[in-house]
Amino acid sequence: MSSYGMTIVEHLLMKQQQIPFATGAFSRLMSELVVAAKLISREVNKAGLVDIYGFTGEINVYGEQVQKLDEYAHKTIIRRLRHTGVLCAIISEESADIMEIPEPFSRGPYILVMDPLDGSSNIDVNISIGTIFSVYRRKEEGGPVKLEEVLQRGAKQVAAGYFIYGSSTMMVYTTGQGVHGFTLYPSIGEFLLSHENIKIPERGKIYSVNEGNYNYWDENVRRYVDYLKKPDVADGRPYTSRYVGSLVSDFHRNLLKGGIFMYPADSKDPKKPHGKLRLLCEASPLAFVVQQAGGYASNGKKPILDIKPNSIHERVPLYIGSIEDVKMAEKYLRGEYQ
Ligand code: P6P
Repeated sequence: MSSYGMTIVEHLLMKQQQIPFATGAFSRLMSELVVAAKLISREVNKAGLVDIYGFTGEINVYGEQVQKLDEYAHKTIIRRLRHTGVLCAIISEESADIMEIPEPFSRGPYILVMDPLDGSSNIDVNISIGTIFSVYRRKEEGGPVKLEEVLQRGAKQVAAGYFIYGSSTMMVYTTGQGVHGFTLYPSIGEFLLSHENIKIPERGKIYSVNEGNYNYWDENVRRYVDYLKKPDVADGRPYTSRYVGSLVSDFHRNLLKGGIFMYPADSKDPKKPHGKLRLLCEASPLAFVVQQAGGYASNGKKPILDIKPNSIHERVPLYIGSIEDVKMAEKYLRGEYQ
């Protein structure tokens, strides 16, 4: 029986019933995250009408200017989740270090990792942006959260997903039982199930990469992208190039239509020798989602989900999307095609 139109809370509770000894803590975490996303969606959709565009004047850990909406999203999620009693720490792209849940808030076993507002450089030009999230269970029973508890492989994620603030606001998430998409109906303030059990096509006809970095790439990366442009590689046509410059938008389109998103190592660029995207906050969550949808994510050599981070903000080359496309990219990067 289709569950089309089911609310996200009903869906979480239905999945919770399928997990023995589930305490409801995870469902509580996700429910509050949904409330935070509704608040962020409201602000994103009125940006431009009020003074929420522009910069705060601060510089984040990456040396990037902090957008007002970045900060709003970061603070909103923290404010909503710190009182749930199910988190012990939060990792945010907007914060250099681990943020432990402070007294007097009670703490729980989960660690939230997030990019509060990815693609924020697109806010002022009205391009879709998103929130990326990931949930891990801590290793220790209590006490201060150790860095080792945060630097876990993506395969250890309990849940992952994203909100995309575009023509409509959507939530896509997985807990390891498939990938499900919900669309926000502002008139009732609810996310309703609109894309049940999403599966990405095994091979696509779209590639997403910033070709402006072509001269920074290794020769094998260039060979792969040149291959995609040959006139007969996709039913007698070249692949179509689609690049929004907003990771969540590019990923979401490829998840539904098939294709590959790449942010290679700009090995000849001293600023981005390992590419631009972050392993913990961006690559691992989306790798979990795409794997659950039948796709694959790689750093060009090995599965993203197998990579143990060495630091919170470690960057990683990312090839993600339809499994046949990503596997082909790996073959090119191994030099199997000269
Ligand atoms: P470039 C946005 O700033 C972001 O972090 C991702 O959302 C996006 O995929 C990428 O950077 C775009 O980077 O170097 O192509 O502008």
